[in-house]
Amino acid sequence: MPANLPPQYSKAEDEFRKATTPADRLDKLREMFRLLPKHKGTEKLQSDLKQKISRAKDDLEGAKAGGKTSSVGHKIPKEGAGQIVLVGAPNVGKSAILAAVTNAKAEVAPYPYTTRAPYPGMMPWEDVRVQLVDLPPIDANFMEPWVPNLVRSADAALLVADLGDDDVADSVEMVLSRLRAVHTELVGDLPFDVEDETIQHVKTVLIAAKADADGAADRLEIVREWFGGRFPIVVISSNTALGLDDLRRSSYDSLGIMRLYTKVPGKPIDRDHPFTLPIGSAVIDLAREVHRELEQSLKFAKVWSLGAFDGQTVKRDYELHDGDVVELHA
Ligand SMILES: Nc1nc2c(ncn2[C@@H]2O[C@H](COP(=O)(O)OP(=O)(O)O)[C@@H](O)[C@H]2O)c(=O)[nH]1
Ligand SMILES: [Mg+2]
Repeated sequence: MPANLPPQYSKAEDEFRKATTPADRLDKLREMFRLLPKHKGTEKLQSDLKQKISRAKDDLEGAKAGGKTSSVGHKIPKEGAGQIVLVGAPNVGKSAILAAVTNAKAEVAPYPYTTRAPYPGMMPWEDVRVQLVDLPPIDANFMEPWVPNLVRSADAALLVADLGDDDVADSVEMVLSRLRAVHTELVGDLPFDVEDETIQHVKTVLIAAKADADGAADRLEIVREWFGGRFPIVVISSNTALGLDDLRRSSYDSLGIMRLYTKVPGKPIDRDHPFTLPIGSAVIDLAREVHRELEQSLKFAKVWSLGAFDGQTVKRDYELHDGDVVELHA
């Protein structure tokens, strides 16, 4: 959680924790959203809150209907540093991407609708692992009704465009508009200020896939022209492994997180298990992540930064950076 949230926000959060009815929880979440300063440092929090609001609404409706609503068991529990969904039209190469960069053995086939259930895999990148989830295709005529929810609850999306397809631009626009129709907006950059909580913006990288296909270079020109202003574009081929390193790095970057390494005083750094927190998080946020009780008891920290700090003492609200080594003193 970013530092410097207004005290009213913390108060609303306390009240939210104490809320006992679905209506009350929804109320307090909306209050928190209203009080949350909207800027780059709170992007992750804004999107988390919107998800909570959307779930609280479901709970409320479920409670009203006198039982559980139709939440079909398609949710994939998050694992690793973040969850990224693979989104696209049929046959664009989504499952091939999953198979190329994760341990999962997704079924790749030259005909559409091979993927009918969400299918997760873990993608290693440097010292973290990112969860990729292959989704069934989005088509002009059909989309599994639970797909938008999985897109909305993901931390980011990879929007796959097929460079082997003459209609690649139309096909990508179709996917975007199908999702837009259900209040789900795929965007290259999250907006700074979102007042309409019904629209879920999902940070997205456009993956121009099958770069090895005949005519791919010409189609890439079209894709760049059409979408270059809206999304970062990564060109790949699952067949030749072109661009897969870029895909891994861009996926990690799209999560808006940083890696932090903790150190126990007098002991070596734990380089194997970085904590990941939203960019903009402070020492106190890391302390909370390490151990709930540290939030109260933390007195100060020492920070080693790349090319900057060398064991310098910092306060609880000091903002951390990717790669920082932090020694927490209670
Ligand atoms: N030339 C080429 N074909 C690919 C590539 N990736 C996937 N394909 C082919 O495209 C078709 C659909 O792939 P698949 O991953 O199942 O697409 P999905 O429906 O989006 O999951 C299959 O015939 C794949 O062999 C690639 O990088 N290059
Ligand atoms: Mg598939």
